[in-house]
Amino acid sequence: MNRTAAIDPAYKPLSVDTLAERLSGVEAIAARLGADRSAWRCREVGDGNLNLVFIVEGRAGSLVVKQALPYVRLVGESWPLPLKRAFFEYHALVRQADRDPGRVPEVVHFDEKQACIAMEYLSRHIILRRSFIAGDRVARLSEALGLFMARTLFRGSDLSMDTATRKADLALFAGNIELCDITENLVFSDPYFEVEMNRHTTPQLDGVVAELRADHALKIEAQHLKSAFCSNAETLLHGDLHSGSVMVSRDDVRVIDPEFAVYGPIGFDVGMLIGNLLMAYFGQRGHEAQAGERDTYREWILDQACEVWSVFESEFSRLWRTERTGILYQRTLFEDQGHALAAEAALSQRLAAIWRDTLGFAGVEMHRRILGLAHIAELEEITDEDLRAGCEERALRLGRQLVVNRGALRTMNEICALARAMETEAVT
Ligand code: SR1
Ligand code: MG
Repeated sequence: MNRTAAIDPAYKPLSVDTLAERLSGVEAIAARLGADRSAWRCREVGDGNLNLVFIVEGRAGSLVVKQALPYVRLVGESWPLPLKRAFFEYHALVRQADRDPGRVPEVVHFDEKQACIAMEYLSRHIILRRSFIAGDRVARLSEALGLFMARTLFRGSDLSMDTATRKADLALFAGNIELCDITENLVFSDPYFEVEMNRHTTPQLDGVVAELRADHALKIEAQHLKSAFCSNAETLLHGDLHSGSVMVSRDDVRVIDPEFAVYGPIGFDVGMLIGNLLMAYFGQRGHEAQAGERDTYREWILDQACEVWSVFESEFSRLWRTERTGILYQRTLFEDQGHALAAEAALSQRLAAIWRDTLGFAGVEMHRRILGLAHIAELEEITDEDLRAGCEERALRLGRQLVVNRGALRTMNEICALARAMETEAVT
């Protein structure tokens, strides 16, 4: 579905030549960069699918300026996309900063008409995907991401928020229709039948793609997951938490780009992230200069996937025990009645449901990044097509197991064992 939203006549895309002149009147920006605008240096660095992104450096400091375009940058003007996504991104950033302080870039200025957010420039950081391709370890990656997810997803839910605030928020983010629509189609439906914008490594993957598209159980489960995404408004999601939405330095991890923010199931963010870690694992063989060179690095990525879940689970449990102030499972109904053990049982049941969702969402994410429109650099940049197809096929097959068998898989260790078994089969 492509909607054409009315564009404010005052809206104008920024360019490296006009940015300084157009933003120099904004006090917060001038304060950050330095008042002498002639010294501002600006470059466009956007390589994502949707927006313009500029880095601006002045005498006093630097900023990133991100501006929405009225169309999907990856595809072009034939696919219009509302500018309002910048509004949702801004509101999501504000909430995430409050719920997990220090984990998202600081917002310096937001201009709704220009669909533009000026924020902290993370000059030492690179996109996590690049770090996976380079084979670099990131200190405390899983800890930072597990905590971020537990805190933002718990604190954005009816487990924590007061009901009036949450209902107003749910209504606000319900307006993010077109970005939701992208996820609904690109993640849950398009990979499973022939759609014009789909692509895959061909002819190497043609057989497995046909197999997956003829797999009734898989298609049904993907639609069950889509139904959960559309109707289970459990919490405010980041909505696009893949390794391109994480920036890392030697000692810091930040989460960026929540323009797909919407209320949805807790397992969606967790699953998307774990699916991306598993794809980074399978992609390693394609980045080895010598066979086996990345064996220990590959294991490190699997460790991250295990730890991200265990940090998420333990922080979510801590918040359940200490911050359950919303309308669900009230302390007045449990602990205050002497039923603390029942509250623990309810927690285990909720975590088990999130776990099942997580595996399913991880699986469909792995499929869409290999079969759909938006691919990932860890696989895409493997130039030897046979090698790439091998990595992709293993990811596709594990993705299928996660979606279809999610009720039977109990631990991250089981998932890691499956991933390892696929890697071992490939070399023997
Ligand atoms: C048309 S946008 C394609 C993808 O890029 C974004 O990062 C989201 O992941 C979206 O699904
Ligand atoms: Mg993005």
